[in-house]
Amino acid sequence: MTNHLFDAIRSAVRNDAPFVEAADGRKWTYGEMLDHSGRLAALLVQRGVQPGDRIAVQVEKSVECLMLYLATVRAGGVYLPLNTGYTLAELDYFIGDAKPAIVVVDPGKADGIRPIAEKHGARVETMDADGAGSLTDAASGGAGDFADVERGPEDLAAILYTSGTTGRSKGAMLTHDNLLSNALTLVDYWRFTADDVLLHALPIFHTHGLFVASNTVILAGGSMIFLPKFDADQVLALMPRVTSMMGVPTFYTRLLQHPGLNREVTSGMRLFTSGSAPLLAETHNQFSERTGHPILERYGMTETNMNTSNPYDGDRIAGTVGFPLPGVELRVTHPDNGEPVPQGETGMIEVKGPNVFAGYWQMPEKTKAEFRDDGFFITGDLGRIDERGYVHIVGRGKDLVISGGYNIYPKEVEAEIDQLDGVLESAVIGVSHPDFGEGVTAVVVREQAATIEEKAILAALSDKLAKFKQPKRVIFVEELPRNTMGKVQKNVLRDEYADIYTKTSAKAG
Ligand code: MCA
Ligand code: AMP
Repeated sequence: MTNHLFDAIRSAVRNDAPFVEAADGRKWTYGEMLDHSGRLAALLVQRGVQPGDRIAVQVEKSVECLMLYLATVRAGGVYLPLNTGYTLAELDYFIGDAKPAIVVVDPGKADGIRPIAEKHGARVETMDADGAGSLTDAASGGAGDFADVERGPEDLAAILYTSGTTGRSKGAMLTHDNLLSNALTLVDYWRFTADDVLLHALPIFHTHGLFVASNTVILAGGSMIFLPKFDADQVLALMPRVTSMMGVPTFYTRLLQHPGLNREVTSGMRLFTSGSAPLLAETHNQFSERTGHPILERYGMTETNMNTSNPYDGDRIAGTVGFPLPGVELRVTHPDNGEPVPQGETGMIEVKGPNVFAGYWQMPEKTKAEFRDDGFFITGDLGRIDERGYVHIVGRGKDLVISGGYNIYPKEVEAEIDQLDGVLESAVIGVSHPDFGEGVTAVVVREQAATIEEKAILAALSDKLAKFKQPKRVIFVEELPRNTMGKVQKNVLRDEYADIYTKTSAKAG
């Protein structure tokens, strides 16, 4: 039997080598990982999981949850992780769209999710923050010598939902080879080895924490210290025990605010990487000065895994995302006609390579619209390539807010606000925020004589949208600025409210 991704993992790891240590000190070797994920995989098959079936997972981060990802791959399933912040209303959409065979949730959410799962024909299983629950209980007695289900390079390993500029989220279909090829490239490019210990503080329901961090370390046979979430005190306390950390810019701005960040505590580190959102040059420079480590910034997307990276050796230039990774073709084109623009000029970033996804789940039209005829994927990011070949991201062609590394599509928030009594219309924008990079901000026009206030709007959104999508501020205006075509000028709003969080940063939510 061959299982494209897991065969590569098997051949990369040594049974007696350390795999992961949890925050509470529990440890697993790779041999234990093979055994544990094998038992879980056997259970999934016993529960009726067929090759290609989706396993939707909305649970707190734990080592067992990582095992469940590996088990799903081994069982021939398609792993579908969901942000723990999603509300039941949001989950209803994902489960209805993906039609998973099994939905795994925290025991506290099981009752709420059951009617939704039943409606869509899915079975509910539980896993809590310590990894305990119906799945681990049932798997504990089984044998670990599971024969992995056959899966080829083009078969799906995961579906990750990514918000859409219009309409609802789209499921990006990632194949075994998308994940494997990108992780192997990163092992090489970032020089990961079996001696590495990664401090893992990212969530594992997104590409960054699950694939860029975990797959890369595993395929190098290295180990991880697995934290439930980012906490600057805890990260600095553990730093002397690790060699590397991957983070979003908020990790680095928070570390810079901590008096414990210095050269001594980071002296055993060989690599800090940043991505998911732009790292300010100021943050890069301050971090270099304080620690002697230039953060390595890279650029990727859910649909493509990683596309570019600053070099391991050589200059890591602040404000750039480095060079296209080996095997990834990147070009900058005119957004209107797709014609390449001269080097140095700004345009749409397009990419092609083994990293690029297989399309959006059951959305052939949307898939078609985002690819050129010659196979390049249109990222929606605006950028340029400088004379040394470094890629600069200079903006977004898509109306997207990135807050603390999470993407928020304004349309989704506007649609919820616009439905409220007393609201005529709204525009949601991202405004510079000292902690999250950008803060979701709603600019609202009331209906005539209406008196709706910020508090009522936020209360109405609380069970509709995940917390990270909810506006940090709601501002009321008489009317929205529009151009001659009637389109709301979000750039005017962004300029007008540019300093609302920085001016009063102590109070800004
Ligand atoms: C938490 N809150 C947020 C965010 N996170 N609000 C906006 N944006 C956020 N990112 C809310 C909380 O619910 C809380 O609300 C309040 O803000 C403050 O929470 P706090 O405790 O400060 O937050 P935290 O739990 O410390 O989390 C902040 C964080 C976290 C560490 C930056 O959001 C995080 O780990 N982000 C990483 C996201 C990530 O992995 N992105 C990768 C996507 P209240 O107090 O009212 O309850 S993959 C990707 O983008 C591509 C492929 C790529 O290139 O990597
Ligand atoms: P997601 O849809 O969550 O996969 O987020 C992907 C988006 O995050 C990209 O299209 C970019 O807009 C943004 N992104 C990721 N890494 C970087 C980076 N290093 N600098 C600027 N933007 C980034």
